[in-house]
Amino acid sequence: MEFSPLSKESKSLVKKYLTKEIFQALEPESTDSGFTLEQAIRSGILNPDSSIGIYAGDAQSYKTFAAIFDPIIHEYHGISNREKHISSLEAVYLSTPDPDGEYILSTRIRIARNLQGFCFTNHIELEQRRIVERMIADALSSLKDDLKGEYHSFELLAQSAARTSKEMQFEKGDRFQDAAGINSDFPQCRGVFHTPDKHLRVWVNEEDHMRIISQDASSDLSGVFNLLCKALVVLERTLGFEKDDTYGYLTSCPTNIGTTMRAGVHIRLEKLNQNRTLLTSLTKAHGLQIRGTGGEKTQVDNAVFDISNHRRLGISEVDIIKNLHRGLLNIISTEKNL
Ligand code: CIR
Repeated sequence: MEFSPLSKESKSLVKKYLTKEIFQALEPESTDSGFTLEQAIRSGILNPDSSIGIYAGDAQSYKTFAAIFDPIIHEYHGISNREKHISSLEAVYLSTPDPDGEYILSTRIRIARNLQGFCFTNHIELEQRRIVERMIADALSSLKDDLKGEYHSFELLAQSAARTSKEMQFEKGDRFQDAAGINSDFPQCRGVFHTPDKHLRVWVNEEDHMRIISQDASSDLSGVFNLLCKALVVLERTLGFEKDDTYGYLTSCPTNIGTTMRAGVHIRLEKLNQNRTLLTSLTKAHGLQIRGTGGEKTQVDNAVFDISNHRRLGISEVDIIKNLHRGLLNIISTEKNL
């Protein structure tokens, strides 16, 4: 590959940090599973509007290609040194930020996990993907009580009359994920697990081996978080996860490493919708991020915003929830006073 693989218009972090020296040093390298720099930055090359533009194909990518991953991770997560990552998945008890349900429509927390020793979903072969799916489905079948649910493989769903609603399933990944290789062999070895009340769901072999999602149509942050922690403790005991001392849990996209957690709400803010500058400054001040109603890279419909934590590394899971809680109290009181 020639140097300057990224187009001039690209504003991605990979464009910013991939100097000629780093490119020449990393270009001949590959991880034990054969993942190369060219594969890592393919999504950024094919999508000049990428904001990051790089994916890891396996845990080792973060070490082999550290010269490019490190500065991107430092800038995105706002960290400057390699401190030990400390996880805290313990129950929290917080007040509900919107007790009358006037603003918050739902609360959703998701965590990503990848099984130790397997390539990530952008670089995995079909047989390995199948093994990952089976291991996860087996582990999920051991969940009990309010965590008990059923795994629905997309391949079986396609053959039979749907046993789980379309809204529970995930779609093929977007063009960024597609260029990275995440959609290979879709829908094979993909599926969703969910409890009958749909409060807990697990996506298998989407952007990571597992996306574990806890959700409720309320503003009960603690309840949603505590259910997720309960499931994670059981799953971690059964399945080993890729984890690094400083980068925490490892994911295919470097924006998700660390806690891997996105905790957020769907919130209707009619007044702040008319004052986006104020909303942006409020969210920034609390380390929060605004996304469109349908999630990443989507529009805001009917003044419904998706507000969630920006940082996932250099902060614990419990602190993410506490920051979100504090931020929502502030946003809601501002909306009320406008
Ligand atoms: C990009 O580089 O824009 C895509 N690969 C998605 C990056 C992850 N999402 C994000 O920063 N919010």
